[in-house]
Amino acid sequence: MSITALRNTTRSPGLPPALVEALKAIVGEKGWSDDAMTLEPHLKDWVGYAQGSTPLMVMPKNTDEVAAVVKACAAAGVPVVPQGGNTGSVAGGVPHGEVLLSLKRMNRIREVDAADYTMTVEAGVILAEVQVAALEAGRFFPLSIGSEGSCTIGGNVSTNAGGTAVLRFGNMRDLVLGLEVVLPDGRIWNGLRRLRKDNTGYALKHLFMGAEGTLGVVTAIVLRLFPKPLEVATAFVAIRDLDASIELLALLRAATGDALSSIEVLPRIGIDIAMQFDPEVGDPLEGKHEWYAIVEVSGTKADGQTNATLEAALADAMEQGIVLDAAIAASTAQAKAIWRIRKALVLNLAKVGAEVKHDVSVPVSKQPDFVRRATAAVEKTVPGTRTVAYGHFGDGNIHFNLAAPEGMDAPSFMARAADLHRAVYDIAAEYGGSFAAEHGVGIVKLDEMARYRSEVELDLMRGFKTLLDPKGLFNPGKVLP
Ligand code: 2HG
Ligand code: ZN
Repeated sequence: MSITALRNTTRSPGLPPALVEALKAIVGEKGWSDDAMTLEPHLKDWVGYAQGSTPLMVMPKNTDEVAAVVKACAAAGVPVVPQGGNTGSVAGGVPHGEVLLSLKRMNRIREVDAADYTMTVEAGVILAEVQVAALEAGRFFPLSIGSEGSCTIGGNVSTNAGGTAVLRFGNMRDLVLGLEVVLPDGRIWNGLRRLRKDNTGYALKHLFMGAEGTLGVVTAIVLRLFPKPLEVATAFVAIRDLDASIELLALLRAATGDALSSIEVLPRIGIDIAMQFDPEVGDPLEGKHEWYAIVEVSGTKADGQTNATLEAALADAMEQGIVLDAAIAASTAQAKAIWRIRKALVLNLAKVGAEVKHDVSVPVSKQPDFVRRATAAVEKTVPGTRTVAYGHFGDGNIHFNLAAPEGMDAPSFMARAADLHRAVYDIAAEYGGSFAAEHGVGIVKLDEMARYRSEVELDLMRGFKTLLDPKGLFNPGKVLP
């Protein structure tokens, strides 16, 4: 093989010098980087799936600059990867030789309209800043995910983020009224309408939500806001068994007038992992139990009743044998300590042993059966695997994560990942479930897209891709197998 041929196979070919100059001129001195240290955090994902590369990162500061960058790249036939906070779980935002288009300088909150219950924001605003701005206006933006301190709202839209409050408020898709998108040819689609009702043909905005940057780049969003919760009651409860989680969900929805905002189920091993790796985590309950739930009720009346309502409902659940023990937070600090258990589990699980992740959803009532069957299938596939199944049981989303058996080295366990995936996802499919509930597809689940999505679905998806991005320049190699 000649040297030229070798160069042609590298995933980071150099950019045409004229394009580099054009891009630098569009975004200005502070708007680009090719410095290895600066680029480093943008080129890998937190889970460890990908180590990427880019010849150039551009950071436009407004929509016109994004459009000009995209137009220049399209004219040169150079691919682009849009990136928000790069906190995704399927390496969807990591470039592999493409121009990296970071939205992080597009971080203005354009408008908060309390009367309309809307907020218009640019794609690079950090989720936590959106939440704070809503609260400051006496409103509430409900999306809540572990990475909210660093993920961006544009990334949340592009991945249709989920999190812990979907049960009550829906996915990101349900929280978006309007979008502004730069299309792969550089045209700007201004769909920044703040309407609840707008039946004017196809709902274009939904195409870009969950597309993971393969159909264009979201530059601004009109978000839907809610009344501010004035009282939040949080409890940590031990439940009889997994079936009790579904009984508890129904009981709490009924008893609180459907003000239940979260029900997060955790296994005992999850509590042990959280306590082992985070010295600030303690077990709120005395005895040990097999399954737990964190429950949260958000009341919009400040009448001191939310805690009392939750307490009465949990007492009822105890009487019925659904709940074995419970601790209700008496302060915000105690509520934070309860949520910290869950956060510590997610952050530290990989330290237990090599981790194989599954972000599965099944119909809510099927979750206990799914977990039991998938656990048995995993045990059959790789005996001794430590199953740590937890998640958003209010909406059917289970993080069915697996740690290597004690004593098994990481490469040996990871070599079995494909078999474990197949075992778990086949069972999810039997329940009409999904192999990618909230984390998306990225580069990690392309095989599953091919196996579990029908020909008709894949055909339609490819059709949209060809229509919007005929040259395949937007986030190539992601989402579509
Ligand atoms: C969560 O629910 C996130 O905290 C991450 O979706 C879960 O990757 C995970 O296990
Ligand atoms: Zn989750």
